[in-house]
Amino acid sequence: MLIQDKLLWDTHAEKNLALMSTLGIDCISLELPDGPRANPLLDLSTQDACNAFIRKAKAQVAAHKMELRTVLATSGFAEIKRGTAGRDEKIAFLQNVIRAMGEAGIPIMAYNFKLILSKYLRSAATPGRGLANYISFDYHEYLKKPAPAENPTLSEAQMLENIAYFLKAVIPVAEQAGVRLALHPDDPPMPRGYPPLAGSAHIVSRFDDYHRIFDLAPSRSNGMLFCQGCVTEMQGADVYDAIRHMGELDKIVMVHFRNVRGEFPKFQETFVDNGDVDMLRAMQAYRDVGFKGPFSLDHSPLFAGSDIANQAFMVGYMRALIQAVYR
Ligand SMILES: [Mn+2]
Repeated sequence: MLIQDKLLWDTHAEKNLALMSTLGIDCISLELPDGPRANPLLDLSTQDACNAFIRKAKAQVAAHKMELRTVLATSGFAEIKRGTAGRDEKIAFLQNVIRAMGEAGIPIMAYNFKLILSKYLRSAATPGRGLANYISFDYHEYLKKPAPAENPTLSEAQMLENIAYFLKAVIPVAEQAGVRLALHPDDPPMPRGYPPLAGSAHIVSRFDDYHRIFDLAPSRSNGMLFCQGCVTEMQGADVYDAIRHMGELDKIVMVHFRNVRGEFPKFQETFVDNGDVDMLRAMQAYRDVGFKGPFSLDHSPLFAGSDIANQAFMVGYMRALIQAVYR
């Protein structure tokens, strides 16, 4: 079973790849720039350039005996979500990347359909175990100091129209390339009937929302990034049932394996071993539905030195559960 983590492709990439390989991480995800010319050092405006970029990244990871398995289109791409000028250029870029992934045998593209990063949709962190603080959301505290609203406001109907336009353009290309798209839930997930946070409607916030989105472009390539944290935070969702339900539909493309305490309107992102979710039971549910990974690291508590400490703690915890459950 595969454990995955994200690599920042910066000047420390080689050192970090060596460390990730040492910890026993199996596969790596690569974050895409927000458009073909978003990175001034990298012109990705042609199919050939995308092919070369993906091939090179794959070889760099393979040199450390790991696999490049996921491409993240999770930051930016606001034109696609808003349906504004420049949308078709961004979609064409993603189509080129998906074709390049197909050529290189990289099976997953992760994305989301929210305009505002979750870190802006938070209240103050909560003191946690020892030196750690837990990233937290308390709806009533958040409302006292909300993020600035998107302008113009995006309605649910507009967002749905925009995701339909996007899926109709990319899903056929993904099918052809053997790539699966994995849609991350809104963070925080907002129950029906609440006004949108920061002026952009939430269309991936309830578990049922996924069925509506799958129906827009029925395909095995139209799948879910099962963020266990966000699903647990959804009011009324039972996370173990949710794993079984989505797993039996073969819609779980990738998992964010993390734990939380509480649910909307108030939750904290805890350590993996002290949240509400029985992580052994969750792992057993993934096994029962035949999910093989990747299990990916995600948000972690905050403290000095947290990056490497959390990474090592999470990988060890996940590997132990995998060895206990998948046998
Ligand atoms: Mn997540």
